[in-house]
Amino acid sequence: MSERTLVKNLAALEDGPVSVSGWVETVRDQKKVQFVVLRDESGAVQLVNPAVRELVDDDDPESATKLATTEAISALAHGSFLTVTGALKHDERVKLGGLEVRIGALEVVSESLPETPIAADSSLDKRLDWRFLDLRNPKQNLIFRVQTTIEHAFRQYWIDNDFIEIHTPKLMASASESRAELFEVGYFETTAYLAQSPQFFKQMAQPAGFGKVFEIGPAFRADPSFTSRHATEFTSVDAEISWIESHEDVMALHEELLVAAFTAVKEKHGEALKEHFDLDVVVPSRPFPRIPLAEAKRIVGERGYEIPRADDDMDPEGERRIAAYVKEEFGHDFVFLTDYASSIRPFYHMRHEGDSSLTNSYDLIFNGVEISTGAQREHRVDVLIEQAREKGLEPEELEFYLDFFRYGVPPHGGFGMGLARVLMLLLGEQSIRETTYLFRGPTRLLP
Ligand code: AMO
Repeated sequence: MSERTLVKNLAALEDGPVSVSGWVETVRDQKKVQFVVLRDESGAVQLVNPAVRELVDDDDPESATKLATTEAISALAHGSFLTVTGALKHDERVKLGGLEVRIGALEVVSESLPETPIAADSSLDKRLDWRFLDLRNPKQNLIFRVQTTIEHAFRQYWIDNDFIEIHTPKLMASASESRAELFEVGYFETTAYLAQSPQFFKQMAQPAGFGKVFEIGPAFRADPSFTSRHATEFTSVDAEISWIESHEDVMALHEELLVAAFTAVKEKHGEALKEHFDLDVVVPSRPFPRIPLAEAKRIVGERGYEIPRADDDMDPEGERRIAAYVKEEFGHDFVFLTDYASSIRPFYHMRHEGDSSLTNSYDLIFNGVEISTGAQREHRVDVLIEQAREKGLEPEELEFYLDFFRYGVPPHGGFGMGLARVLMLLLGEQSIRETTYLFRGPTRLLP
């Protein structure tokens, strides 16, 4: 590694020699003095160079170097990557951080083409075409620092609470959620499917005696929709735990995990989020409000909105409206909608004792959008087969999964949560395209 100093660390140094590297953000090329704003991954700093426009003394190698440096700065393209050695000088009058680096030597390590293909007002699609340039923006960079903190806080919570990390296969022999959204892959003599969720294999960890497991990994859905919340490939945050009494235990885990993550984000990025997103991070209070789905539909109905089909899931507008109600009534950004009808839930959800029309399940809504689904699972194999048949699935195709329930399995449950959705809603972004490193959708496979 070179001896360069990260820009964010300059403030703590005394005046003296330094070396910095980064991308040219702006150049102000005045007659007598030149200013360059240089940005690295940690921040921006002003470089200054007294301009030498002509060779004063032919025999003075120093003046020749100064002329060359001046000419190099005049020719700098926005986005070129430089290494500069020079002298750090603290000066309160400098707006950018109260310091500057007086250029001694400048090396253009990697030149940029003169025209940058995107600008601040480019469309999202254009920005995604040039994602590496788009991500240079400190605001975009912050999104992925926040993501890192969230994932780290999740892992810390899981490690502190005795969970085991699993990595389930993404090539599968069957669907795990719905046949409608399956990607097929040619697999030697047969066909494989890209995993829609680690559902079956995180459940397998329960009869395997793992107790509590988690996974953060890719999930694939051949979903042709172009909404702001759907991708064909997304990062799914999954947990599954044994020995639960009902989905209430899963919801309690879910709350703790999110409180841990939001606390970490507030601590680590509170200031930067205020600066770049004008956001005050609110750590949610526990317990999060809970409303049975039927009750939620009644509430939004009373407030003037009918869910289009009576037996349907909450639609996006219904989610927004129930979230607005919860914000008004309880001052909370999260709400668990519970007790979904069996008709709109997968076969593996446990149903209510004595009322098989309802499930021990929930969706978690954050700032008006679903971020997660969780449930207690049906662990009685005969009931499971019955429920699979009811959903039009052939138990023969599910034999490998049904076997998990034939050799002693603890009652268990868990949830799956879309990471990019959590980030989008936390940051008030309009689309998961902004909070996904490289978005994949029906018409986007590049870059
Ligand atoms: P579900 O299908 O509801 O449940 O997915 C769980 C969460 O994953 C995210 N998600 C998506 N994010 C982006 N693009 C998509 N196309 C997409 N589809 C889903 C959402 C959603 O809430 N196996 C169950 C979970 C469980 O019960 O453990 C499942 O996959 O945030």
